Formats: sequence, structure tokens, C-alpha cells
Amino acid sequence: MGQEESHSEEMDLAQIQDLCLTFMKECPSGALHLHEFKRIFGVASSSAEESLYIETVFHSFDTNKDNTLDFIEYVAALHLILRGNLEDRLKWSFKMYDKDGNGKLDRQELIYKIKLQTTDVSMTPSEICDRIFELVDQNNDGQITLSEFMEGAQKDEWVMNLLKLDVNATDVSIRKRCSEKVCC
Ligand SMILES: [Ca+2]
Ligand SMILES: [Ca+2]
Ligand SMILES: [Ca+2]
Repeated sequence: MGQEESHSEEMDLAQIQDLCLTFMKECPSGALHLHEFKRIFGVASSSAEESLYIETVFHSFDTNKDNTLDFIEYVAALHLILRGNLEDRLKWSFKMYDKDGNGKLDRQELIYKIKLQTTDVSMTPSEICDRIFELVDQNNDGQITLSEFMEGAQKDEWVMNLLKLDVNATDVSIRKRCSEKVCC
């Protein structure tokens, strides 16, 4: 078991190295702009919603808010996505959901993400949203704080699967892009 773990860790490290090479190739200037970021992550501009989503991702990684990702920010992002622990990933997801950055999620912010990502056809986004609030909003004030979010996600598998969808989706697209780039 232990061996398997270190094996996958090595794979991730190799992937991160590959993605670093991609970064150098894509932007020798050392500053990655939004349109380059979109290209690396394979976002076609056909969908306005998808495009907005990747913009949110981009800004969540731009820690010094200069509208470019430098190499350190880029590596931190990859590290989080490919190797971050559950808590880090959830914190990052929360940041992604919190569009106005006030540290709380309201219904609108949640429903926006659910609409973008859900593939569940048995419930409407509004129903999913209600259920999440029911399970996660402990003090029933209509806002989900980071600690409610973290606790709720770790307590309930259904909520967890919904909330961490973010990371999985991004993960897959990075891995896909990664192997495409590196092979050629
Ligand atoms: Ca930056
Ligand atoms: Ca908010
Ligand atoms: Ca609350």
C-alpha cells in the first residue's frame, strides 16, 4: 500500500515538472496571462460560462492580484490541484464559489456553481442548493461560512462530492492537457 502511494506521488511530481516545462514554453516572459492560461487548460471561448469559470480559477490563483500568474503562483496552483490535501482543496473550492470574496457563500453563489457543474438530472440546481443549505448552513442564516463549508463537506459524502467537483474537473482537464503537450 505504502508503495502505491509513493508511486502516485512520483507521478504527480513528474506531472508538475512537465507542466512547468509547459509554462516556460507557453510564456517565456514568466508571466502567464488569462488568455494563455485558457489555452493551457484547453478552454475554448465557445462557452461564456466556461470562460467565466476559468477566469475565476485564474483569479483565485493570482495571489498578488496583478492579473498575471507568475511561476510561483502557477506552481502553487498545480501543487494544490494535483497534490493538495482535502482541506486545502476544499478551502480553494470555497474561494472559487465565493465570487464577491466576502468570505461567505450565499444562495446565488452556490447555485451559479451548481448550474455550471452538476450532471445530476434527478434534482434541479435549486433543489440541490436547498439540500446543501439544509445540510451545511448550521445557524440557518442563509450564508455558508468557511467553517460550515468545511465541516458540512466532511460530514456528508453527497455534499463532499458536489463541492469538490471543482477540483476533479480541473484535475482531469490538466492531466489531459498535460499528456497532450508532453507527448508532442
Ligand atoms: Ca500574480
Ligand atoms: Ca460571497
Ligand atoms: Ca451559516
